[in-house]
Amino acid sequence: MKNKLPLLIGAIVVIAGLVFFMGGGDKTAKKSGDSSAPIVIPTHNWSSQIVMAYVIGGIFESMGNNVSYVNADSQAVYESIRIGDVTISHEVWESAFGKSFTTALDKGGLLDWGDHEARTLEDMGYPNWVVDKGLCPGLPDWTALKNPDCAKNFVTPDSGGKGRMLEGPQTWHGDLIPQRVDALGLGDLWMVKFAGSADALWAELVAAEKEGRGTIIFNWTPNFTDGAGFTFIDFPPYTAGCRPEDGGDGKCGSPDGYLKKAVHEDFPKTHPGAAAAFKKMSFTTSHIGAMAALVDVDKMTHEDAAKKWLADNESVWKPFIK
Ligand code: TMO
Repeated sequence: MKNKLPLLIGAIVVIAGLVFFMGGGDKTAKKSGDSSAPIVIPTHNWSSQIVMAYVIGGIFESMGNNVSYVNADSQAVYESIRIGDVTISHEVWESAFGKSFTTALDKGGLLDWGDHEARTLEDMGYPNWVVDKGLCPGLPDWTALKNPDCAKNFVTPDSGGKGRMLEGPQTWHGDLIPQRVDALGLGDLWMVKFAGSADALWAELVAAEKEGRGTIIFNWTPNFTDGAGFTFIDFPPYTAGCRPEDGGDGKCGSPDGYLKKAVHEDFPKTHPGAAAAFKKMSFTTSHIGAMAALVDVDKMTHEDAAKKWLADNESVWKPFIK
């Protein structure tokens, strides 16, 4: 018994330390009134979104909050937020996800938490060397695509003799682009292939340049390609209701779109501090382009990119938590 006393005292010291430490953590959370339950942040399949997930998670953690990440389908996530399985969405892109977002908003349970400063465009385009090499004179006007002498420069072994456009993963836009190609009367000259991932789009740019053939891919801004010699095609302008999913004929390009934030309706009650900070969060085109570039150009992991972005941009995000 006697020689077990030091062990007992040691155990008491360790437990007391743990209780003190956990109590301290609790106090930080209590100061803002935030629950210690984790804030659930979704990750999808393009770089800026994943980096920004960890950026925002890091900001919440700096406030004493707990965070968890869940990989989620980028359309279904709005229903998941509505029913409370996911807490927030930090990149609601109008063209790709506006419909799913609005559907969840109308059903109730999800709140529109405001826009980022950045505006968005999600559409088909090409690297500028395509036009510099004379592969499709008349671009970026979409009517240049009606020329068979243009389309033939975009043929690939899997395109059945037609020019190929490489769309992103089908989960982003469904059949929007194939429908548009047909609606505009381009279906005899062009076919649309879906890429399996964002990385496949960037690999296509490298492959096409090496092979000296034309390439048209789906891309978006803000992205790491901003200012890097990429041009979006000018399709007939987007108008409300022009898309087939909204009852239109589909003869239109993508909107000058919003980039929104959304939250589950209980978030401001369970985590008032974090919710207030998230409401203030607004990133610009260059902030978001830089988040993507740290991964797609500098080849960092998403987590490391977020840590670097937070360390380099305290003057941007510290005001959000004040
Ligand atoms: C949703 N996205 C940015 C890939 O167009």
